[in-house]
Amino acid sequence: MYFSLPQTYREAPAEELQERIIEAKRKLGHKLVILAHHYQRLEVVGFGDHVGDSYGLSKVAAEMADVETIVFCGVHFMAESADILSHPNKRVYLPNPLAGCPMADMAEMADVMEAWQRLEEFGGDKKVVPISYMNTSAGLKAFTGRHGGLICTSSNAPAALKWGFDRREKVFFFPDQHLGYNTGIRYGLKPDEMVLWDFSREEGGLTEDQLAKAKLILWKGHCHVHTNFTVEHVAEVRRDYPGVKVVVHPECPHEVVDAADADGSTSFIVEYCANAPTGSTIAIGTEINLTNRMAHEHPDKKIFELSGDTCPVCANMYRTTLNDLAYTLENYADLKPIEVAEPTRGEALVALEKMLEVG
Ligand code: CIZ
Ligand code: SF4
Repeated sequence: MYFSLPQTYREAPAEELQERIIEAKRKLGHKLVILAHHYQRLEVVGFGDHVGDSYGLSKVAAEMADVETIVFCGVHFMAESADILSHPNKRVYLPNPLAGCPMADMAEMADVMEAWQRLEEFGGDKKVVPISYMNTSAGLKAFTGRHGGLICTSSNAPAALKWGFDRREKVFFFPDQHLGYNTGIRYGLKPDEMVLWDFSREEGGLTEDQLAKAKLILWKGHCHVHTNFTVEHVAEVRRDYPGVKVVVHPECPHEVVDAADADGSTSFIVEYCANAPTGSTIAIGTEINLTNRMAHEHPDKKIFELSGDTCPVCANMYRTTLNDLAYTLENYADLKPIEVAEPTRGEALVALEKMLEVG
């Protein structure tokens, strides 16, 4: 996809963009809502009517009654989910259409279908329930809905896994192996009850026996931002800052989550920082913009990035600028909204609504 912001918007100074955004918001009034993900740049978060994780923002999208236009400062799968949940009354715009998620792209429909075909030999719909992380295409959410599964986010992954095992013997979890594995351990599974489906290999690289015994089948996807954190980083901050609390995101590898003091979604991390006593020292293992914002919002605490010199930035979240936001707000009537067509929308909605029910 090609996307280029008109030059006037690219070159406008920040103060002018800010004024124009304020004016556009004023004109649109209650018909407009701006949703901003926790990983957005500080200046973009400042314009969010709601700031949150994909779960919280999805709920907002589903609930807002008199809003006509949603501008979602986040990545593509989030805007798609907002469209599915808010259809048909609202139009959803993604200010930078190039903002995707490389982890979501690791689960391609054809590969997931191939895996499911193999899982049908192990009971299919009767025995296996698909759980799709929010970070997937609408097509895969629809697949999940068709097969009686649900969508999870890092906020509700433990509840979603319990929901799955309450209903069927096996769970097929995609695309993030780390969130799946960390949640499986928390649920009480043993490491040998979880297997990794490697989509680059014949039959996922798994034997008949491995698949028959597995309770949780994990897709071999990962987030390149969160897999940068290591146990050495945790050991270093513990050595350099006695008394430090380490809080990480569950997309990090298990050994990092295990070495940390706490782990959870971006909203969990936000609350963790807010609730920590004044004077706390906290090292955070997640996307840098959230960490920097926490440091900015809590000057009474020492909050910093866990991995030291490496900069864990999500280039996709970082793509959305004030320039994009101003352009979208001033021109949305001429722009193409994010729209998920039927029957994908309806099938994905079933899985997303279950996510909201499970909470
Ligand atoms: O679900 C989300 O919003 C993501 C991508 C991360 C998180 O933990 O909030
Ligand atoms: Fe995707 Fe990772 Fe960026 Fe989240 S931080 S949007 S999972 S690449």
